[in-house]
Amino acid sequence: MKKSLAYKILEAHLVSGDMRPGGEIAIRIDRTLTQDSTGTMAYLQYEAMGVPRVKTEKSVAYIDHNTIQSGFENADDHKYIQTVTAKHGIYFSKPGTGICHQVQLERFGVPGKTLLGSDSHTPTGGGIGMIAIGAGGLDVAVAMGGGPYYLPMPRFVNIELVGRLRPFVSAKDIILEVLRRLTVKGGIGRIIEYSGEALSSLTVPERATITNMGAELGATTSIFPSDEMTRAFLRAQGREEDWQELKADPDAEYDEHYTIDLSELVPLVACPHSPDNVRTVEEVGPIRVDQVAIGSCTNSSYTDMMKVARILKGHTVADGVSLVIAPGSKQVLSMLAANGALADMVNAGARILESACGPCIGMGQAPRTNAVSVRTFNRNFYGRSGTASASVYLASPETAAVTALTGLLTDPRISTANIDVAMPERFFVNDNTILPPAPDTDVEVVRGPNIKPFPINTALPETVRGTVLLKMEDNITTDHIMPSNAKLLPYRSNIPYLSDYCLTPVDPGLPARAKERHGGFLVAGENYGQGSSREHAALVPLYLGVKGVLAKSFARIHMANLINSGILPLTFADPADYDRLDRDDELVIEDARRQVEARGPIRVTNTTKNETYELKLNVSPRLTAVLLDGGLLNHTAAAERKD
Ligand code: MIC
Ligand code: SF4
Repeated sequence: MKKSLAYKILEAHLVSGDMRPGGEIAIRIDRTLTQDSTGTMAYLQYEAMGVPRVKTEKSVAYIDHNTIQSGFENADDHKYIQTVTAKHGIYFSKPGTGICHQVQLERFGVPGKTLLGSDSHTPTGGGIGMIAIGAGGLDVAVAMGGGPYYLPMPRFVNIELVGRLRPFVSAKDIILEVLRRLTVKGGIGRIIEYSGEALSSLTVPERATITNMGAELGATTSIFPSDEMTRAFLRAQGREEDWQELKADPDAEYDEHYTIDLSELVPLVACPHSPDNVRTVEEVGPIRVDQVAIGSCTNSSYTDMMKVARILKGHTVADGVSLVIAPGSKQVLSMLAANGALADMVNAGARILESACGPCIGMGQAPRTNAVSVRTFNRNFYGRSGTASASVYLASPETAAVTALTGLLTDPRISTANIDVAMPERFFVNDNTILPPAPDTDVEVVRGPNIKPFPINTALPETVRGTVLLKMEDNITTDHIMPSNAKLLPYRSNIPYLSDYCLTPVDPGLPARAKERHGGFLVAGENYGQGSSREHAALVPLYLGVKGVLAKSFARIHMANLINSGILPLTFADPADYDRLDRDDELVIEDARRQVEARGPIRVTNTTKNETYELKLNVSPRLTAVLLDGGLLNHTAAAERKD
């Protein structure tokens, strides 16, 4: 068999399982990453496992999401993460070092390695030839403890890139084109592998923009080969010894194949409220823009920032526009400061933010009521900006910068700036804010009052009963299930507090109803739980007593998080049954343990309507056991008792 690159890396890391479609495989994880807003939970779970030092080659904890420190909660979380990581053998990237995916690429990415990260955009690492996968914090904790990562054997999709991008059309436009074609569901259960003659003109940061937004396709991950471009990037980072050539076999077999001619692409935007709602800038037309935000793990590299600076240089941001720019890392920011580009941005009227996620996760810069905001980010889900009535458009740095100057959504090809910026021969390398772990476990872990215990389920009962608490449509995101913004992010270690906000963007009455009824079921359409890897989107429903979610289909990471929490993820065998269900219907699963164990259809009775539906539980025997035990932590404890 002629193998794809992704197949070869998975095979080299295979611990167990059958590498045929439909099977479940377990792979060895070389490296992990966490960020602060999922990290506290991951490290609490790691501590619960009782492994003194991590068993991975290198694990890194980043502080980049919640850096505003509007109260003690946030600083408490940072201190906890700094001390718990020092104790257990994990590197700690201090706030200010940069966005996890950008810094990981610059300082830690190694072709051919596996990376598991508690953030859905971990696949950014595919830009440097890694198999980099996003997962819930508990899965990352298990990997740090030396356990394998289990995943359904993916299908392999090849996207061949030919031709060359025309001026002012960039990597962001490539991935927006992929999203336009494949949609936010098109990557589910798939690894997207890029190839083609155009690769010789795409640098690692450009490739990383593309693999980053593979998360928005729902893909397991995306990957580029490791070639001379990869070598040049690693050399410029002072890490050429980490390079090796990696590529697919000639004529490798793929399940699907697409070709994109880069020379035919034009500037694109994703319109509200979905990253796949893609149109050309020209089609959308010159709509008035209130805010432009440049940065995020998608578009905050040195070359992206330099292009923006060149466009802004000598001009002034339009009167009606607030332009904010967050360079992706300390490395990028210090280089912009040294070569004068930062001054060009500031003089044009840009507001410079620290190197962190910032407005991408609603940490500040919420737009005004009914605003139009153009962002270089990767998600424009409803409400994510912090302003429910805002319309967020996702665009390239070139489109964003030109738009900031005109005040209207503008095709950047009108600009006369010279944006021919080469990747530097040498990046500034200074790892002084990445702290190595302590030599041993003799470290006191500091736990402030914001660190609360996390909920743990109980074993699956014989009868599962409850009402339908809420019926939802397709593509419900984790930003709906567990919103994140400047007010809520400080409480990521405090599930009881967060529970009052669960699903409130869909129905503000849901938390009170769930509490009054001691839980129940949720009903949803396709792709339920797309977006973030946040386990909070499962832990908070668990805290509210949610026993199962009945959906037409699930997003990968969220489904894994539900199972890890012991919540049944059930899919309709007949999607028409979705239409028969209504809010407040009473549902009963009799003989639930036996039904789950048998792994056949699960019969759910609607006692309000006197109907019975068949639902599927598409999980492996291993995950069936996890569900029976009431989640992964209980399951691990039960397995240890048996040993
Ligand atoms: C996001 O982009 O939604 C986040 C915030 O980075 C999340 C992680 C989180 O919710 O903490 C993600 O992508 O996994
Ligand atoms: Fe941070 Fe936004 Fe990237 Fe998530 S998508 S890691 S919030 S920059």
